[in-house]
Amino acid sequence: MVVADNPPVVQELALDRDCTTLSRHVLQQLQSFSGDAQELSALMNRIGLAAKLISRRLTRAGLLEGALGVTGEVNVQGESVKKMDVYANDVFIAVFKQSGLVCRLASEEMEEPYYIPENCPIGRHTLLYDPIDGSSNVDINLNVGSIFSIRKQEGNDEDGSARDLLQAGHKQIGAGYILYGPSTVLVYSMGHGVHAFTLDPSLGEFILSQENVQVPTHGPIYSVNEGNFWQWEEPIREYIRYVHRHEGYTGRYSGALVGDIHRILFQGGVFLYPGTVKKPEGKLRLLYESAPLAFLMEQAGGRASTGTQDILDVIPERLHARSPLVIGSKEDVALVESFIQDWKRRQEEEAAIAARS
Ligand code: AHM
Ligand code: MG
Repeated sequence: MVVADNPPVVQELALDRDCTTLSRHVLQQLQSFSGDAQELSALMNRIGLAAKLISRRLTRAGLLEGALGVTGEVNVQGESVKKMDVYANDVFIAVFKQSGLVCRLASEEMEEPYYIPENCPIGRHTLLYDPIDGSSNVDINLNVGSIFSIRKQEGNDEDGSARDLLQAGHKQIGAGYILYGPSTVLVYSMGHGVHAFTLDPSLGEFILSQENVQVPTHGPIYSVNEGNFWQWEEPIREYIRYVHRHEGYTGRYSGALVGDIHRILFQGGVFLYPGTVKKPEGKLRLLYESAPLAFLMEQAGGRASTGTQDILDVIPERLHARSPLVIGSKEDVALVESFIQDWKRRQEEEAAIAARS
């Protein structure tokens, strides 16, 4: 039997797709070869390199001496530090050293921003990142992620206080995440839609796998740690009771934000990490967890809220500030917000009645 070659047009399309690497895609998205566009393209390429290094270590972690387990230290968040957290944090630093691309890095694992003085005369961006998100999954070989956010550096920041980072999420010029799952997937946006790339190990390159991802306006999934049920305020409990009592909902929660958000981005639904009565600000950090994911979700046609305010409008008071997060399909985020609004209104009415009596 003679096997016909693919027709030339099909072949050309396949080749074109295989050559759509991260750096090329950024230039296509920005429709420019300006200095700025070249810089952002190079920056994404470096993030891709960090992702490959972290992915390589994760895939062999069980065989490597000293790759898994905790360091014995506690980070600025008061959480015990894993060896993979330290490795991944160092990878981002190493990748951006002498790149001329970013003057400053800020991460979940570092109390203060990390300056790369040799880059500062030309590097006009700051990269914020969570090197390993969901690190409780690392030692049991379940999915984890990295999250990143790109901001323009404003002012000369001579005192190193990084006050310019304490601005709303709308100031981000790009954001994304890397999901280390059965395959390694990088999802990013530079403000022109959301695009997914899959690491092809045979090429060692991230290749475009889905362009212009759109989140469904409603989806069946609710993703939340229900172990916190009795620590939440009443409206969150009411919402959970609502999904329990209505058909068409299914719960999914992996303990790693990136994986849970990835599912919702592609299949629709809502992820919640609400505050509790004792910790109203919740767990997730605004600048390098909630805000970049909010940027992506909005670019994909979804929404992200604290429950009462759009995440991208929140101005953090500190580099490591936390905020509650409700993120996903438009209709599902609105439903959670409606429970909170109703509860607040009822509380105000009761307070008014109590004040009159
Ligand atoms: P981490 O960045 O220290 O790993 O913490 C963030 C993680 C998220 O990935 C995940 O959604 C959440 O913490 C899980 O927290 P919990 O175990 O309280 O459900
Ligand atoms: Mg995290």
